Formats: sequence, C-alpha cells, structure tokens
Amino acid sequence: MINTQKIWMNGKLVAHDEANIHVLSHVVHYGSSFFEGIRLYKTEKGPAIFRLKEHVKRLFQSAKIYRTDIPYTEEQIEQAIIDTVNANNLEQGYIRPIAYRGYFELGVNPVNCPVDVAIAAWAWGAYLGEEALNKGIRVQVSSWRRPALNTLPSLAKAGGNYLSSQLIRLEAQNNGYEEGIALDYLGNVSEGSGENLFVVMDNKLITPGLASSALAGITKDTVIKLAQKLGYEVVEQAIPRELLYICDELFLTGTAAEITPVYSVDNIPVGKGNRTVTKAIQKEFFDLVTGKHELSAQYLTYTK
Ligand code: PPE
Repeated sequence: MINTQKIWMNGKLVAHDEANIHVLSHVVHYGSSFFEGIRLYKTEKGPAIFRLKEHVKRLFQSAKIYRTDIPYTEEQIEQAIIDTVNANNLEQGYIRPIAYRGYFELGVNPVNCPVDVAIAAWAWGAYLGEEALNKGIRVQVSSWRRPALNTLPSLAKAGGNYLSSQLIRLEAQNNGYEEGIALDYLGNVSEGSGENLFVVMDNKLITPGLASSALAGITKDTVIKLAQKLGYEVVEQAIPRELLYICDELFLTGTAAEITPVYSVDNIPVGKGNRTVTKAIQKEFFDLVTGKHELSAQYLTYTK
C-alpha cells in the first residue's frame, strides 16, 4: 500500500481510503490521464519541491495536446501541491499530480466526461535502488520501439503512453536487466521506460532531441544546464544504437531515477568503468536539489 494520509481531490484533502474513483470512469478504459512525478527534497531550510513550476506547466501542456482543459489555474495546482505535502507532514518524497477524464458516460469521445484532478504525496527513496546510484544498472536495448512521431505524442506525459513503458520494463525485468532502453521508429535511441538518457563521449554529452519520441524531461533540462555550467559541451542529436556500446559513460535521468549510471548495455560494459562526468553531474545535481547550489534558489520551492 502507498503510505500516504491525505490526498487532494478536486479541491479537497480527503483521507487515503476515500480517494476513490468509479470503475466506469473514462480514464480506466481509455488511458485518458495526464500526470507528473515531482520530488520533494529535505534541505536545511525545510522540505523543498524541485522545479514545481516547470512540472505544473508540463502537466497543463500534456492536457492541452489532448484538448483537455484542467479546471484550475497553474498557480492553484502549485498551491494544492504544497498543501498536499504539508497535509502529509513530509520531509522528502514523491508527488504525483494527475488530471483525468472521470465518470459520466462511456465511449472513446471524452468531451462530456469531467476533468478531475488528484494530488498524492508520499515518502520515497531511490527509484532503481540506492545501489543503482553508485554502482549503476544493467540495461538492455528493448525489442519494443517507442511510438512513432504522430502516433502517440511523446511530449504529453499521458497515462496511455505508459503501456509502451510497461512493455519495455517487463521485457527488461524478464530478461534479468534493471531497465530497458527503447529505440524510436527510425532505430535511433529514444529513452528508458521512465527516464531520459545521456551518452558521454570524449567529454561531450549527447542526448536525443525532442523528435526522438522521448519525454522533454525536466531532469534532462537540469542536467544540460549543470553540464554546461561545468564547461562540458552538450548536444541534442540522433543517437545510433551502437553508440551505447562504445561510449565512455552512460546515464539515465528522471525525477524518480535522478541520475542513474548505466553499468552495461546488452551485457557490454559501458566504457572502462570510469565515471568522471557522471559523478560530477551527480554531485551538482544532489547539491542543487538539497539547497546547496547557486541555482537552488531558482529551482526549489520551500513548502514552509
Ligand atoms: N521519460 C519518461 C517516459 C518518463 O516517464 C520520465 C519521468 C522521464 C523521461 C524523465 O522526465 P523528468 O522526470 O521530467 O526528468 N518518469 C516519471 C514517472 C516514473 C514512474 O515510474 O512513474 C518520474 O520519473 O517521476
């Protein structure tokens, strides 16, 4: 069970056991939800939400792609997220706002179904395990591709997209890997089931661009800024699969995954095991999210 006490639903904080929806809600049948994953970090100045504004903005963008009006302003949702964190007395954890088509009638056309919004928050540690952050994970290139351009839009963080993620993750797990990396419809590298990806080659960082069927990650954006500040060149470009086998370093980024190094791809060890760039980025990132970086003031929202 998810250990949380109060969940925000359509403007009210309700008890965990009361945060239910009807089985005939549109979202249950057609995947019509838009959501975010946001981290809450412990800092010396109290709990802080990482890049709250950017996450809420992306939530509204995801809904907009599907012609869905969220019946609140971005500011109201930001405040509701802060309220939910405080109502659960959290010091650190994970926040999940979700807007979805609720209960009215069934049929693919969602327009008559209400747009409901819920926000939950709970204490949560490392996504792929504490060890993963230090040792790195073993990944495979998935046999499943990400949806082609103009099929399911990858820039929307929509519930339905996560069926693709589940195929990738289940296959990887079944084959004994911690994660799978999917290619896009052209065969270029796209992303993990829930993470963006960076390759390091000759001290340069390379990551797939917006048209590679990957989410426009907020952690990815953060890493680009941190890397540039450290003086590294960063390029967004198409990445052929085999670059994963010959690069010097490889890491995944995401709210849940944070900065997770990759140890091997398809059992081929990544580089020589030297992680100079990955470690430098991890240090900056964890300084940033815990309030110890010059960008912390800009990116953290303190909840108290
Ligand atoms: N790609 C996908 C498909 C994705 O789901 C995420 C976040 C990212 C990239 C990285 O985006 P960002 O968090 O803005 O840096 N995945 C969220 C959900 C994971 C889950 O298991 O649920 C997350 O990391 O919170």
